[in-house]
Amino acid sequence: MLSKKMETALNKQIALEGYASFLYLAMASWCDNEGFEGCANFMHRQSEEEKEHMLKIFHYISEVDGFALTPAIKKPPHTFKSIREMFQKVYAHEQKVTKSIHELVALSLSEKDHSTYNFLQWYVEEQREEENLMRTILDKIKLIGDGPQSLYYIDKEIEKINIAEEKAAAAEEGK
Ligand code: OFO
Repeated sequence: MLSKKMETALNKQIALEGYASFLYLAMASWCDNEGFEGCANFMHRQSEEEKEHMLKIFHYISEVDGFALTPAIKKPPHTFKSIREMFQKVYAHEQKVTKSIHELVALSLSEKDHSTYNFLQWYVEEQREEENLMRTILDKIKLIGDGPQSLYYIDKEIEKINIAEEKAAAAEEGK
């Protein structure tokens, strides 16, 4: 049984995950438009993942007899100064999501809601991985440089990371 407070907090998380999905979709479109194919593929996959994260909470709320709400999603930015700026925004958003997940965990502990606490552990792990991934990408961009000569190589590197992430997800599903 979900408390009203927890139900509201989880519904807020649905909105945050939904916004992440739209933000990454907007980024995929910008990358496509700029000719960054590897980055576009990466962002499309991230966007799909965030949608799954949103739906997972949606189903959980229903499962524990709460009322899941379809969120209003505000319009994300559609243009970016550079690939570096775009990934900085991704990293900042992931940090925001992590903070929110940690607050949910704290609430579940204070309410002795063990079911929600257990459910949230998956998100704790996921956020650790995502923040690490975005930091790795930002480090690579720093290393390669993001001047005009480097863009092609950055895009190829992101494509490699994307393929590795796809493989890891497929292996996880096959378990
Ligand atoms: Fe939903 O995983 Fe990041 O935001």
